[in-house]
Amino acid sequence: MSKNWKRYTITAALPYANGSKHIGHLAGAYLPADSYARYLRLRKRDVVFVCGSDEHGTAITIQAIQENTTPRAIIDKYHVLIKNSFEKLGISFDIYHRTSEPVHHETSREFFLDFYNKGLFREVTNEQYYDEEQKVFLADRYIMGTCPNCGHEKAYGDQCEKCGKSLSPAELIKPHSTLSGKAPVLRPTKHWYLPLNDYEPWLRTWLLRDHAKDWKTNVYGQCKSWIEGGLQPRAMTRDGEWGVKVPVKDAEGKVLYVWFDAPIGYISATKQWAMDHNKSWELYWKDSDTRLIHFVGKTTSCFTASFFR
Ligand code: B3M
Ligand code: ZN
Repeated sequence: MSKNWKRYTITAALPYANGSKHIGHLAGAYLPADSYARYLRLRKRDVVFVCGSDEHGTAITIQAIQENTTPRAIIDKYHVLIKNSFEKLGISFDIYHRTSEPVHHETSREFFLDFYNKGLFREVTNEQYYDEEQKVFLADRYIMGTCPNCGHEKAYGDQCEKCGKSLSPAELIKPHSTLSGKAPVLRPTKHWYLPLNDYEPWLRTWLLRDHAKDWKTNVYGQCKSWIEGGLQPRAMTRDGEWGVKVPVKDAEGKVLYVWFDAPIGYISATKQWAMDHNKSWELYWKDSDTRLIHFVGKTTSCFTASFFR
């Protein structure tokens, strides 16, 4: 027998505020979420439908460097553009929030500190590539060079698009930063890792057994292959100034990994909506009579899976 839910929290993936969106985004996540929210409202259900701009992350920082502007200028431009497009298209969000808002920073810091205080992170120092001219650490994608496998001169530090081989930047011949053109250097840097491997047993049970019938076939297959391939510890912090500052000592110049803070954006958006409408955000997130439904695109599934619990 299906449960008689008292209220519904509906989220739609937060678009990166670094470019305009296309019809595929609309068809994939926003239109289905909107139809569902409208259907429930017609049935007189208590619904909150939240979304907003995802405004942090390396991609936005790098884009600002490339366009000789600031991350703030980029997000301000695209937040307004995307928000207005959704309004014109009639998508009925109850709130379209922003992860650059103080309530989001506070909420994300609280989550990080909670994990930190429970001893869930491992501090690891390792060497990463650094662009001395631009003074930034470089994700593998921002390093290019010659492919050791096929000789293609424009292979990326994570993959050669010509022969398809997965690479690491150290394997590239004549590696250079795509930002300055200079050879990157290795520098030690400390980060806080979440040992995802420790969560494998419950994730396996929860995803592949208890909820096996809830996923689309492709999502189920993808999750299964990740779990069977073995989960790895993943850094929850990054070097940089743009983002939510890591709220512990010895963390100057470090921000939260965008995929740590972005899903928390659903909660901070609900908090803001609740403050504006004199409601309790906690009822919409913590009450067992609330049905929580996420509408996400396929790139988001691996980051959202842990959140469904
Ligand atoms: N910003 C996906 C994207 O814009 C990412 C979703 C975050 S939802 C937590 O492609
Ligand atoms: Zn190649």
